[in-house]
Amino acid sequence: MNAHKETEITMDMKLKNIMSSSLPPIARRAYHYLRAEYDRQFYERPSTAYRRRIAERSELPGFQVYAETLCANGGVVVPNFFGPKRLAEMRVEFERLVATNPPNREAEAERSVHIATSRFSETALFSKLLFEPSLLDLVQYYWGKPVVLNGTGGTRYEPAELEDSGSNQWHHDGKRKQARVFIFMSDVPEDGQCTKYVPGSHLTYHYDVSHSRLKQDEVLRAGKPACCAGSAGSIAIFDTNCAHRADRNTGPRRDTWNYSFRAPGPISTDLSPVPTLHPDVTKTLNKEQRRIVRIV
Ligand SMILES: O=C(O)CCC(=O)C(=O)O
Repeated sequence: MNAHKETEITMDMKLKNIMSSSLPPIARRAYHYLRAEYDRQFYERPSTAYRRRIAERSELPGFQVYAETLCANGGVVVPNFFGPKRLAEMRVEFERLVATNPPNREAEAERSVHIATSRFSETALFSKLLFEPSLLDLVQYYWGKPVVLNGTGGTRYEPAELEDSGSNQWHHDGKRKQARVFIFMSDVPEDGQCTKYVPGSHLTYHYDVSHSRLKQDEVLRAGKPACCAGSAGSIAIFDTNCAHRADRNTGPRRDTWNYSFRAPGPISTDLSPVPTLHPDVTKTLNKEQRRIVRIV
């Protein structure tokens, strides 16, 4: 993000905080409620016409079925989205990133490796894959409007039986509507280390996003969890507003890269700072791609 834009966002946040904290408690609650309600009614609302345009241009076989499943359930897996050649390239790049990742004792204790968003600028391959047309088509159809990149990173889970904590327990991400794409670089079996989510729970609107951990018995009462499982090369897309969790167990090592997308212009939950792309990829972007990575 350029410094000017960053200052603008920080000032905007400061202004909002000053405004909100100068109000009496009841007015403050009403102010926050109205802002969230605006996001619910306008910001998150999909446009049918936009969805139609995306569906017409998409070249992904079975696009409509995947897109409708995603909209209805809040999650979908597209098997073998990437072929063997792309998968092999991704695996080599992922191994390089793992081998050069800074030590992290907390992650090591959990038998995992997290490639941070800040390393996105080091990877031309994952910077490029962000613009995979069919991947973006599914995400844009889901949102029903243009989207922007809100986060990215990689994760390796080694086999490990862990206590519930962090992502390894039921939660939503506290951002409301947000589509996250996982690229599987290893096979992810149903009973392996898959992400679980409750279909339909993406439609719950959390006015208060300050508490995002969920109680297991309440989550399981709401529905049977689905699994983001598939063979290497598949992608899973789910809305992180769903009740979801990572399942850590002694299933095979799981390697994934992820991208998260929201639409521009929320007023009650800020976008995350935009991840910086690899400079070689930035040079090649067209207008639409620059908009997605918020380069104006
Ligand atoms: O890595 C996973 O399986 C799930 C991670 C998670 O909770 C998330 O993406 O918000």
